Amino acid sequence: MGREQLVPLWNFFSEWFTHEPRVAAQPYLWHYDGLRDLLLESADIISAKEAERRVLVLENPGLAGRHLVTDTLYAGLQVITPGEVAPAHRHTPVALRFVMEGTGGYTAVEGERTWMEPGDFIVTPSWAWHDHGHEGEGPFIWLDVLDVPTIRFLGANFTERYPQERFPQGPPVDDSLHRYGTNMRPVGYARESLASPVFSYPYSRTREALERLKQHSEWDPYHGLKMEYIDPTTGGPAIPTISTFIQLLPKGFATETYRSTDGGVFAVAEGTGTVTIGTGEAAKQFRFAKRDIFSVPCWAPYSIVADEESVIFSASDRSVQTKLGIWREQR
Ligand code: 1HN
Repeated sequence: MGREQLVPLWNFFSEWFTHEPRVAAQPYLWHYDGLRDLLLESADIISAKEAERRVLVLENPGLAGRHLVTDTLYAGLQVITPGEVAPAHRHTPVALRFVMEGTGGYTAVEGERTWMEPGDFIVTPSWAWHDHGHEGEGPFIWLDVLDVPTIRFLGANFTERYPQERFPQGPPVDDSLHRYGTNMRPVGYARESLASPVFSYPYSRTREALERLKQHSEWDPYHGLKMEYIDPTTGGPAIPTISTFIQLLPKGFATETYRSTDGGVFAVAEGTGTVTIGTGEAAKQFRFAKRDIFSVPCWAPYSIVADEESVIFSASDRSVQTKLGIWREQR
């Protein structure tokens, strides 16, 4: 059989077809405080230009050497210092940013800038030219999440560098937010790509919505008050391959244990508390504080207790799974 490039299925059938998903990722939490010092140290050692992207990658302990935060997502923390530019390039994987700290940083998508503020959620669509810069003071730091594993798995990973440092200036600052992000769209609007034409979801707006809604919301026992970022022109996910969420848990709220086939990466925008991830002996409990990041493996049960009112961003491959009709949850 070996000489004929054949393998008997019965030797590995039960390994592949398990009762429940077998997942390599492990529950893990990165404390921002420890990580921030290393990020700043990296800024002394290598420039943003030299590095192309100066990122410390969040590598899940169950995925050593694979550079991934969950089985299906890449995540890293990126820092730029005043005056630096992360040069323009484009790639088929989609990137999202969740801003951690700093003022005066911007990202430009096809030459359109948006100034980034802590808590902002920013989308860089597939194959869109993008560069980042920093015209303020102090370090500017954000979380990147990309769908690289999915795109590589599909054999469709392409990257191109722009010949200049910056892509030429495009529409005015936040043009797309005003054009598409206020419950209106241009008359005769025809969709050009699968990505949301809005690429900045400012925290000021998100936070105000949560603040209003918490006054009289029915709390989901598993999620508190959880909202999904959408493409306003379709009502679908803001990114075709990554679902993104923001949730508020009031002080003292303890979620019921929940699991779903998407797992994901979670970033704490505000608050402190405890998250428990996994079952039985493999269960791990982590204290979390503002800006900490944790990884929930697919199908791993988790629950969150908020000691203070907490706001948590999360990203997962749920939108891929729902398109394929395979997404499951267990409440
Ligand atoms: C990328 O383009 C960025 O644009 C960040 O900031 C991280 C990781 C892998 C591939 C491309 C960015 C990335 C990346």
